[in-house]
Amino acid sequence: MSSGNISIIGKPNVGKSTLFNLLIKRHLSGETNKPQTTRHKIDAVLHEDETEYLFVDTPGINFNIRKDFNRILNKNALSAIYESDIILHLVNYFDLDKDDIKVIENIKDIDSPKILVLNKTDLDKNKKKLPNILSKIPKDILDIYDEIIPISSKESDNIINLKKLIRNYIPKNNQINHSNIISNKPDEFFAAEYIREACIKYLSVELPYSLHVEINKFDKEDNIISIASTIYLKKKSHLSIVVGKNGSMLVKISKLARINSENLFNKKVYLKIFVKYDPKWKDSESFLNSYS
Ligand SMILES: Nc1nc2c(ncn2[C@@H]2O[C@H](COP(=O)(O)OP(=O)(O)OP(=O)(O)O)[C@@H](O)[C@H]2O)c(=O)[nH]1
Ligand SMILES: [Mg+2]
Repeated sequence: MSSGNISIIGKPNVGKSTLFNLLIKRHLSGETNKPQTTRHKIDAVLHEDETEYLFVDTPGINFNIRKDFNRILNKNALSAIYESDIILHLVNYFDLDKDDIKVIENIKDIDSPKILVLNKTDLDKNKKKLPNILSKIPKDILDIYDEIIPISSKESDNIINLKKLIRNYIPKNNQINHSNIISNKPDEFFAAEYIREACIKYLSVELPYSLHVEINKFDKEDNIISIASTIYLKKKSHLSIVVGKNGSMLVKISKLARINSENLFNKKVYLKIFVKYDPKWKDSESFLNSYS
């Protein structure tokens, strides 16, 4: 038996959560086309081929905007690196820019094996750009990686080979550390994340960054889970947007979050969402550090 931690890191929006969900074959982490969707480290366990994989999805590392919010997201992401047996550094296959280089600066001196994963190759319609791009990456950068692999998370392309590569580097330690669990995060965490993901999907760009979700009640019975939750908003004017005309937006958010919760918990879910204006909420450390 082999067992190891594999962290997926990279700048925002390169597809870390999409790859994470694909590798663990579940929708655990929010995937959207907006950056900074992931705020916490999210782990998930997969047992396959005599191997225990503990995959860790992380927030996008962003050193550009010097706000407390980014500092905490970066802290959550970078802390994963030090705990991992293998680091997957995800980049867009078509360009390695200064933001990727900053991530490289943070991992280059770490001993764990590193795999550079060039994602979104489906965008290379005629399959000609990749060799060209690889030849342009400076040698001293390529040298920090033990492996380099192109993939498309969207089209599940080359994922089997990526898994084989990962498996080669997983320590053989005859240990099982996480039997019978999906994740070390509590069920409530995922229920809240599904609500936040639906908000990011359906609401305009800025709004989801100024809200947070709390679970007030999570009652698990034999056939049904009853969840009560609150979306807290920083601005009063956001209340009517989140609720929508005759409550229509809240119904949409609630429906998507409920379906994702039902799939994860494998039970019927009754989900009640309240919306509240909370002027005290800012990009506060306490809530960002919750579940971290
Ligand atoms: N074309 C294409 N799009 C992809 C691929 N993988 C992910 N995406 C898209 O890229 C966007 C970002 O995906 P996420 O998985 O949320 O990215 P992330 O790196 O987790 O983002 P943050 O959590 O915000 O740092 C989404 O719109 C995905 O659908 C891919 O292989 N090909
Ligand atoms: Mg993400």
